[in-house]
Amino acid sequence: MKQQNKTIGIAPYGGSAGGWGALKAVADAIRGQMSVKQDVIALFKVNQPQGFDCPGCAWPDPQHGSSFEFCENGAKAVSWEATSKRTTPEFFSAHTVSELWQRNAFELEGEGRLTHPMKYDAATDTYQPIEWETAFREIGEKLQSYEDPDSVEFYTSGRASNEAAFLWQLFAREYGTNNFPDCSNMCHEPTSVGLPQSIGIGKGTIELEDFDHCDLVLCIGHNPGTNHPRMLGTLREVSKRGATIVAINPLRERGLERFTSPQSPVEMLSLSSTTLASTYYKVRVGGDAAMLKGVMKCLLVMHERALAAGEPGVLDESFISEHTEGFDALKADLDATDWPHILKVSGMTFEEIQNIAHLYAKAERTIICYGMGITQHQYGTQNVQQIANLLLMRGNIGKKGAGICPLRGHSNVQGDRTVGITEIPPQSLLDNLEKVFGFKPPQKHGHGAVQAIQAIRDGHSKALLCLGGNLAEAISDPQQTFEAMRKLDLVVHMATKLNRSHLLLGKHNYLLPVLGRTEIDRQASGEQSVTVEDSMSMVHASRGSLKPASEWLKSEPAIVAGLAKATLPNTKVNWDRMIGDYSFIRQAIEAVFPAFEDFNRKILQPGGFRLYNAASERKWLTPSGKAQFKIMQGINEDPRSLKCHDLVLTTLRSHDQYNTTLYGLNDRYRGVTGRRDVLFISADEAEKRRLRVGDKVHMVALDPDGKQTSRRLDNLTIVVYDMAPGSVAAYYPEANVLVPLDSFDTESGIPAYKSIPVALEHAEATETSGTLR
Ligand SMILES: Nc1nc2c(c(=O)[nH]1)N[C@H]1C(S)=C(S)[C@@H](COP(=O)(O)OP(=O)(O)OC[C@H]3O[C@@H](n4cnc5c(=O)[nH]c(N)nc54)[C@H](O)[C@@H]3O)O[C@H]1N2
Ligand SMILES: Nc1nc2c(c(=O)[nH]1)N[C@H]1C(S)=C(S)[C@@H](COP(=O)(O)OP(=O)(O)OC[C@H]3O[C@@H](n4cnc5c(=O)[nH]c(N)nc54)[C@H](O)[C@@H]3O)O[C@H]1N2
Ligand SMILES: [Mo]
Repeated sequence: MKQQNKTIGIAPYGGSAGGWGALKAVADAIRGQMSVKQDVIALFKVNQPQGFDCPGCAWPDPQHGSSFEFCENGAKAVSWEATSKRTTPEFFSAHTVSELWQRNAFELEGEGRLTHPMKYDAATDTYQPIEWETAFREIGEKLQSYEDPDSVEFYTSGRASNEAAFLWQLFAREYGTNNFPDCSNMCHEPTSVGLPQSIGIGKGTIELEDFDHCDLVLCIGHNPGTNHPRMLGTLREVSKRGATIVAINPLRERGLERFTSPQSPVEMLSLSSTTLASTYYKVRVGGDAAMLKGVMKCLLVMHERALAAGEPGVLDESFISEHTEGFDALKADLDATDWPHILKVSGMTFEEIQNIAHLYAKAERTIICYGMGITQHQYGTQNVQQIANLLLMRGNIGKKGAGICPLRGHSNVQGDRTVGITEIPPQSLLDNLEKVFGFKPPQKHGHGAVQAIQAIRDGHSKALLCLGGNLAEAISDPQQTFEAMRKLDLVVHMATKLNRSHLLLGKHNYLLPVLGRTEIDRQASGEQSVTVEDSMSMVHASRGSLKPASEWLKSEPAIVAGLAKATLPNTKVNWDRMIGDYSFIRQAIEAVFPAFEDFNRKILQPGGFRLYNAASERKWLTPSGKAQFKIMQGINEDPRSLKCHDLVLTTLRSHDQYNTTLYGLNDRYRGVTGRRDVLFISADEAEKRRLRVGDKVHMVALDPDGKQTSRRLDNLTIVVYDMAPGSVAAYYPEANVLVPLDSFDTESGIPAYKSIPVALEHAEATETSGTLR
């Protein structure tokens, strides 16, 4: 009999992912946010050849997809942007910033779209409207007044189009800095840094069609049911074809287990579903490198045994010798890694690890997909490289139906990198900018996200300009970050909606409202398209079709150009020409990045075009021309805290959230309703600590020696969940108070959001006497 759970807002979710629950959730979101006429037009144009790119995620569209691909969270992202609610100058007049500070994220963004350019007025403690030209002039004068261009930070969030991002880096580099903190620094930086060392390119190597040919998909550390829902349709096809899907995740995620396709009337009407992951392994938080090394160890043994028995080996020896270097060093590293240590850190049994190795050895063609569960660790870069090692061992890169598939976050985070948003620019980029535009770009490397906050905190950086996003809430350590932000001389935000970063005031503060993806962008030559690049290197056009939320909005490219012209009186760039017609921006992108050859013509093709990806053709753009097996020292992903691995916290997205944007307070597939103040823990770990569902705990972060720190998150309600031992999970961004600014991967700079050693304290109050499940 199903156990009852009396605690408010916590009950196991019985259904599959997708299905009628998803349709209802969309209907609720739309009812609250959009007028009916607009929603129909908007939703049916998402990810269509002639429509706009969904701002929800970076999963690619089927090449010949002519029918609307249903996606609950895409629909939520669109309705959130296309809302009829407005955050007007009257609203700002009526509410002081101190008063707004008291509101939560849901309430702030819930006010709707920003409508006017605003400037903060300290006398009244309110944002007041300002003319665009005045704002540009004042910001330009401020930027001109700084002696050192490196004291200015140019942040980018991954929704910015290629066109906006290209102009942004052009502006910053002509101004004189490579300070480009961006959301990628908090997301897939270990991919951008780790994979070039391994396979010569910092991107995934597969195309969507590869899923039609693979025998095995390993899904490690990502939650597609919530974060890449359209991927479930692909996994469903893989499963129906009889190929194997293995999920490796500390939490049992419903979206990876079962899925009812809203595209399939049969499944919807019969309430049946497709089983996705045939096998689900619960790895301990931070235990992936141990698990991966264990799997590779098993492969070595299997290979030797097969050869000894006169059978073909399981390693692709000819691939290894022809295409790679470093295999002997990898072997030595694996030999030196002992099993008890692997089992302890991974939290898995030998049989489980061996089973993965068997499935992998049996599969002719394997795709490994991974997300934040792999990257957001102190050894995130090495983690990514262990995945590459595993694939290289069996020649699973550059072969049909096989390859590496990092699931990118924001819908154009990959494209922003491609068109130059990087604090460590390759020399070729700087040289080409000089050739094309005739100014000398700065050569010195700039700041990533954590370095930017440190520079602001230490008084080295004076100004922060943000092309979207919510940096202050997204980055680790709000204690240090919020205080740092208040020291700034100049703060400029370009945004669609109000968030906490906009309320962290420096001396001079501007809030500039932008057009969203869904809206018509009209410039001198008529309506404009922009372009984006998805997780699989496909570049395509996006054109909004809705009436702008307010007549005062400007497009991101137009605002960047306005700022640039006001800041750089002797600019070498013809900003007006590019803004008048974005095809001139694309011509400039093509001139700087030869991979975009024939850019304007190629985006006219339905589905766009794929950027050249050398590794998918087994061309390795590494210094030696070979793919590299990379060694990770040890197996601990949080090496600074070896002593305190009793309980490790990971931070997650709920189903009703887009990063720091909260659409609602439910996490449907994990069975949490109307609240976010919860802590997920396994039955065993709960029992050990005499905790039951509904009990309240305080969570305290531990330092590298295992001692308690002053970082704590109080009064969390216990949810007993089917998850790995030694692990607990709580929601991001609330849990960022537990992540110190200096806890990051030294190679890529990514904050270790997903391996935080913690201890729990019993709190006095218990909500109800819930039943342990
Ligand atoms: N609806 C919606 N869509 C989104 C986003 C959103 O917030 N909402 N965000 C976008 C962005 S920017 C990004 S980067 C992606 C994020 O997409 P994901 O990578 O799926 O993001 P997360 O929710 O952070 O967590 C991923 C999964 O990692 C698991 N995990 C946690 N720690 C570990 C670990 O140590 N090892 C392993 N193996 N697994 C672990 C968690 O249980 C969870 O299932 O989604 C994008 N799409
Ligand atoms: N603890 C913990 N922290 C994390 C993570 C985690 O898993 N755990 N994940 C990290 C990851 S992967 C990421 S990517 C970052 C996210 O970091 P960011 O990208 O900085 O944050 P978002 O929450 O996506 O930004 C939301 C804001 O973007 C603005 N916006 C929305 N659409 C547009 C647009 O079209 N144009 C402009 N100009 N503005 C727009 C709105 O004002 C909205 O409030 O957070 C990171 N932080
Ligand atoms: Mo992300």
